Amino acid sequence: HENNLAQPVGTTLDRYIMRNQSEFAYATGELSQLLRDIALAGKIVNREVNRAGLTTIIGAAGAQNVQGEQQQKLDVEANIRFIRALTNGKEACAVLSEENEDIIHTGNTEGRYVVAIDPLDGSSNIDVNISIGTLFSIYRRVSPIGTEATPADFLQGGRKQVAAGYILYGSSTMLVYTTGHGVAGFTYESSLGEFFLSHPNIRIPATGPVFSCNEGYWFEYPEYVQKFLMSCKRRTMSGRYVGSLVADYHRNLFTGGIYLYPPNKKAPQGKLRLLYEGYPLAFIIEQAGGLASCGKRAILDLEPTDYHQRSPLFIGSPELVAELIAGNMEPVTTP
Ligand code: P6P
Repeated sequence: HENNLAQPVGTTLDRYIMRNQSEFAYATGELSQLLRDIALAGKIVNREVNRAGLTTIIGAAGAQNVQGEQQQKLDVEANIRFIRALTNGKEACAVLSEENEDIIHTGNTEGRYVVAIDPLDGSSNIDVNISIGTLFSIYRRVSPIGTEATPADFLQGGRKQVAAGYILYGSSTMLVYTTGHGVAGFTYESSLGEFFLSHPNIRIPATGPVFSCNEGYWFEYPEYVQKFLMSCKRRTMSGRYVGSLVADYHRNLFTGGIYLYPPNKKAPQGKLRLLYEGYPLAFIIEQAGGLASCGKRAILDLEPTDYHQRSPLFIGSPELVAELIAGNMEPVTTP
């Protein structure tokens, strides 16, 4: 993996992006601008997340989001911030958001990229002060420049992503992303309003001590999942489940481990979304030396058919994901 060790720890995100300009899919600087726009929105959302307990915006907005889930005001706010930053930045012609059923056209018909985003995942965790995250996935548009984006721009498949990343609003706020040349992590210093390169080349350990799964649905899980989880317990691995995808994923990326969201009765295709959760996290994990599977095939090989389609997600250290999948004797259908 061509990685960015050449960049000294402590460099700023802006400088890092500029120095890696040549490595980006299109060195004309558009993707660089797009990443800066996302980082800017992340800084604004970070401030709001940190203040949430202090302002009246906390708590349910009353509205139901397109997923039929109780919408928390902060995720409505975050959605507005990311869409506004992407609109003002001019590089994205459209945005697909977890918060909106259909794609949002930014009006930048000259924009060469589209962005699929979960502006604030785990928003049910806000009121109880648990870490939450933003997830984003970037594609080069396939529709003609100068026209409005089409569904095909968003349904290209996981391996067509040109960049993907997440922002974790945790004990510290971090931006982690890849453009296909390794994974870099940046830590936010709010007093300076800057993301500083703190992890130039993130690699996930081949195995690890953690399994992350909601065992409340135990009796609804496929047998191969139950068998795997039992084997984790026999090895006295640690069960760690924050219940906030980005937090669980990020911890396992550093400690080594596996995150499981299997199908259950309420979510026979799993609960997590493919386009703005599975795909970006799978791109990052493969770039970090890990694996991501739906239980039969690599997440990145799954065929996208619907903006908000769900998929089971098993992701993390390669040895643990491989062990889990080896136990699934269901036939693999071709990607
Ligand atoms: P469950 C939060 O609502 C979320 O989308 C992810 O962040 C999290 O990993 C998952 O759902 C938790 O779901 O069914 O275990 O409560």
